[in-house]
Amino acid sequence: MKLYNAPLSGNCHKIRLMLSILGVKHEVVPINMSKGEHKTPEYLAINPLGKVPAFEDDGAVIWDSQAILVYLARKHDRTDWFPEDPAGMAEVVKWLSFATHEVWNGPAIARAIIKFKRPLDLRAAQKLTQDALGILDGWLKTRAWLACSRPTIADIACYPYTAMAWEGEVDMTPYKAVDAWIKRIEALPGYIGMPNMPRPK
Ligand SMILES: N[C@@H](CCC(=O)N[C@@H](CS)C(=O)NCC(=O)O)C(=O)O
Repeated sequence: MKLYNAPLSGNCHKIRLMLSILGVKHEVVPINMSKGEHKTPEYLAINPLGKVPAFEDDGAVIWDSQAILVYLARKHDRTDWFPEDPAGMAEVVKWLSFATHEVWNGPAIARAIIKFKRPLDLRAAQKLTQDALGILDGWLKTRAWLACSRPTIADIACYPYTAMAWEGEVDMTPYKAVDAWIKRIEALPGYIGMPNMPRPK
């Protein structure tokens, strides 16, 4: 198993975290994005989007962090992390979709603007961050986990950019249920962080 990885990418962190929780041995291939290594012809042959993460295993090439999470759970027969029953599966996929739209366009983009100087609209991304945090907070007020009353790949997919929303200069103090959920994820056996995650005290 090979993970094409950039250390400050929250999308890559989802995969590093899942691999660590599952205790799966793998090789990490570093992709230096500041040197444009994600746009070389060799890398584009692996992921035509020119983005990280990408993943290779047994001849399968998978890109998109959500797709890789699904693959890892299935490959290791972890129906606890990605259920097989239609209702449970749909509940998880709903949050995978939320991760790629609401969480990406809000906290991930706001962070990228501040941290990596992306020339995008900070105010708009911060508003979308507040919207996403508000939705998560409302949902998590009466639930410990996003789906199926247990930790699943839905939580892993939504966690990194939600936990780092403050890096996009959004005040996270109103979102108490989100904060409690972040702490539950950070207490999972096998949890690993990355720079600024967990949030320094
Ligand atoms: N939906 C993809 C998004 C991947 C993505 O946008 N990765 C960023 C780093 S976090 C990237 O490689 N950006 C480079 C670019 O857009 O050129 C996933 O979840 O893996």
